[in-house]
Amino acid sequence: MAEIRNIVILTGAGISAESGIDTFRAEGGLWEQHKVEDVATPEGFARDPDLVLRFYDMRREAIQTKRPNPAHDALARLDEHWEGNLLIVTQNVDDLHERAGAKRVLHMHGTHLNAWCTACDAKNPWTGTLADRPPCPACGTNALRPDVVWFGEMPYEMERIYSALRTADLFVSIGTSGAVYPAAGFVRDARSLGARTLELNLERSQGSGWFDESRQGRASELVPEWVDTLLDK
Ligand code: BJW
Repeated sequence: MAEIRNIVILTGAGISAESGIDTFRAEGGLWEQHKVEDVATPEGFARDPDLVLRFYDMRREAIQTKRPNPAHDALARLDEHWEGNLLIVTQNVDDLHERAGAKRVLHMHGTHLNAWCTACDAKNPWTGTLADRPPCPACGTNALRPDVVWFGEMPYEMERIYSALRTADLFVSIGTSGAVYPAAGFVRDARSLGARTLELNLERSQGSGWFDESRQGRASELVPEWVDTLLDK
């Protein structure tokens, strides 16, 4: 491991599953309970904003009752002690990485805890409801929506992500099905740029074949084990 200095970690819903937050594509997951096109597209929002705002209100309220699990804790420990470059790119809209103490975190699909004003573009910290159409604290317009990235929208901070991938020695994917692009393509990007690639997931994912190594198991076990090895404890 001595040659590894720059690490990019991609996390998905699987890392928060053991904290009690639903994943998307599992049996009984969010997409079994709701049609993706109704709740996670700009078209769905335009068609039925009440449904979409209620869906996100429910999830925003739920995440505030959840706690980080040993996988989040382990990544926070890695962030604290790793002297090289490190970027945790999360697809998750919860704040469990931050609540575990991680600092070098980028939310490529946005966050439940911001409300985005489509009138003035302000990103307002938000913990309450949006379904009752509150005014934007910055401009007063009733044009707030969840600050999350829906299908057909551009994920956040792609330049920063690709820049980190370009210099990565190690790319690690944790708890993601590899079903959603561009995140699903990062393993190929990283690999073609010379990084070693490792997957930690409950089961084989759609992208497993692209990784140098794929380990199956619960994130709460695999991630602390991997971090211990990396920090040589
Ligand atoms: C455990 C575990 C435990 C369980 N331990 N593991 C055709 C081909 C290619 C692309 C496209 C295409 N047609 C359209 C596209 C583009 C589209 C796309 O990818 N569509 C696919 C369906 C094909 N993508 C987009 O539109 C994106 N934008 C875009 O592409 O812009 C253009 C662009 C061009 C060039 C460069 C850059 C951009 C936007 C995608 C937005 C996704 N948004 C969502 C909703 C966010 C808000 C919300 O939370 O509601 O993001 S969808 C949903 O999926 C959410 C997630 O972040 C994302 C990924 O899901 P994730 O995290 O992988 O969860 P699951 O449930 O799928 O998997 C969980 C995994 O954990 C499983 O494998 C379990 O086994 C595992 N697990 N317990 C370890 N304890």
